[in-house]
This record gives sequence, C-alpha cells and structure tokens, in this order.
Amino acid sequence: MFDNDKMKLLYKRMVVTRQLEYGIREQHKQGKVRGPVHMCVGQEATGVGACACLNDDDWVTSTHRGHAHFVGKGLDLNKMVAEMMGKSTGYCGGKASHMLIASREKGMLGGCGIVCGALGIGVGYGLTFKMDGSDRVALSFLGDGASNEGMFHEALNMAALWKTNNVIFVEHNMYGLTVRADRHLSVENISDRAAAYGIPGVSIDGNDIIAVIEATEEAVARARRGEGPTLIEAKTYRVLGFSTGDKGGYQSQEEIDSWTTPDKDPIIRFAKYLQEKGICTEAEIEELNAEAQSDVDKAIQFGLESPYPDASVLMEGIFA
Ligand SMILES: Cc1ncc(C[n+]2csc(CCOP(=O)(O)OP(=O)(O)O)c2C)c(N)n1
Ligand SMILES: [Mg+2]
Repeated sequence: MFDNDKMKLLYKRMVVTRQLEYGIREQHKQGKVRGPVHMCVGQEATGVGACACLNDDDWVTSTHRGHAHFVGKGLDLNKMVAEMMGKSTGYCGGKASHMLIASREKGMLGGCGIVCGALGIGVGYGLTFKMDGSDRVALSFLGDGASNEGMFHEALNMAALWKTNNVIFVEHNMYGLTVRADRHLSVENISDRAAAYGIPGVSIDGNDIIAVIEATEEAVARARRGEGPTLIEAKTYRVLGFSTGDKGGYQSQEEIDSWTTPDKDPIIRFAKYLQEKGICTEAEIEELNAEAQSDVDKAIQFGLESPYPDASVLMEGIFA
C-alpha cells in the first residue's frame, strides 16, 4: 500500500475524474465537445487504483471509456480537456478526441475504438518487455463485453503461453452497450476464464480502491518477476449509461440506485476509509474536493480558450 500523500492524491484523482465527467457532459451539451462521449462515473476506483500501481514507463492500453485511466496515469488535465475539445493544445494536437488520448511520457498508449483491440497491442508490448529482459509491465483495460471477443481469447492464450509481462484488467460494469451481463456472458465471473489459459484469475469489488490496489500490486509483481499475466476482474457499475448518445431505458432506476448508495459509491467509500484510518480529516476531504473541482474548472477554461489546429497540420501524423 502507499504512503498517506499518495493515498490523498488517489482520492483527488478519483474526484477529478468524476467532476471531469460532469464538466465534459455539460460542454458536450453546449457543442464544445463533439461525438459520443463514454463516461465512467461510478468506475473511478478501477482506473485510478490500478494505474497507481504502475510507473511512468509501464504501458497502459485503454478502452473507449478511458478518462479514469488517463487521470490515473497522471496525464495533464489541461491537455486532456483541450484534446477532448479538438484543440491544438491537446495531447494529440486535437486529432484524438476524448477517446484516443495518448502520452508516451506517461506510458499511456491510448484508448481504442475497437472493442478489445488494444489488448492485442498490450500483449505485444508485454512480449517485447519479456524478450528485452525488462521488468516493465503492460496493463490493458477492457470491458465485460470485450471479454467475449475473439481477441480476448487469442491474447490470453499467447500471453499465458509466453508468460508475457502483462496485467489484463477487466472493468466489469454489468453492461456491454445496452445488453446486461447475464444476457451476454456465459459465466458469472469472467475471472473463471483464466483457468482455460492456466493463469491466475481473480474477481474483486471494483468499487473498493483498496481491493483494486491489492489485486493489481500482486499481478504487477508477478509480471515483473517474469512469471506471466494475471486476469483481474473488477465488478463495478456504469452509472451514466453507454455514452452521451445513449437514450437509456434499459438500466432500471432501482438498479442504478442500488449502485450509488454511500456504501457502494467508490468515492464516498474511499473518503470514509481515509477518515477511519486517520489519513484525512473531514475538512481535508472537503479541501481535496474543492481542489479537484477547481482543477477541472481551470482545465475546461484552458480548453475553451485554446485555438483549433491550423488546417496545415491536417495530413501530419497520417499513414497512407
Ligand atoms: C470490435 C468491435 N465490435 C463492436 C463495437 C461496438 N461497440 C462499441 S462499445 C461496445 C460495448 C463494449 O462493452 P464493454 O466491453 O462491456 O465496455 P463498456 O462500454 O461497458 O465500458 C460495442 C459493442 C466496436 N466498437 N468494436
Ligand atoms: Mg461493460
């Protein structure tokens, strides 16, 4: 586990992630952020907790729902928001939108619009690290829906066979698009699929950041020792639906309410933990909340004030 300063930082990152989602949703309504935006309200503990167990030179591959991964990997908030707004000051010069944000310095390989596609890339990096004799690790996030893709099974087989330096982290948020997990998954626990490849698989409470950190630390240590990949399945919930383009109606209000109570909400739970352990007072929690909101407000202002890219860069960074 981490020292108190890092625990406070992680709490702030979770609040930043949540406030960012609400802020970006508002900007989307006003037409300042375009395209469907996939938000991770309710899932902050997984992205922030898992990335906290990595170094800058460990790679992360993300999904279409990656904001907590970007914040968790320590990316600059201003450059993230500017990218979401398509501005030239963004991480990828305004070409990546909210989904594909990448930063080499921070070990963020980027999001991916192809469900489970980035897992193959992650395993490729895990294999590279292994062949280089390095103890660097590649951690790939994916969803419950993604665990039904052919890529999932191919990637796990190769990673297990070659004992690559990987952590495979499933954010099981109970839905793939509009389809509830009990209607798309053949198993109750995705971690059971690890047995088919002879690797460890573990299911954890994804709304408990401490459980996320403990499981990820163990999996990262195993990968660093060259013993191969681990499959972590973190059970969580996608509170705001699939994306800003989602008309809703398939997640019942009772179900949403049951996942947003104080004993389920990952942020409220972590705040309670920090106070119970004497790491933060209630006043310090309030201060961290205010700092997070202020950082998000400033980043949105930065994005709004930044210029769009010049037409002359249109063909830069393009493979043809
Ligand atoms: C290969 C592929 N198939 C289908 C899609 C369309 N699609 C986008 S997101 C999604 C659902 C993904 O569900 P899950 O992996 O559980 O992620 P979540 O949205 O719940 O975070 C689908 C089917 C796609 N983008 N790529
Ligand atoms: Mg899902």
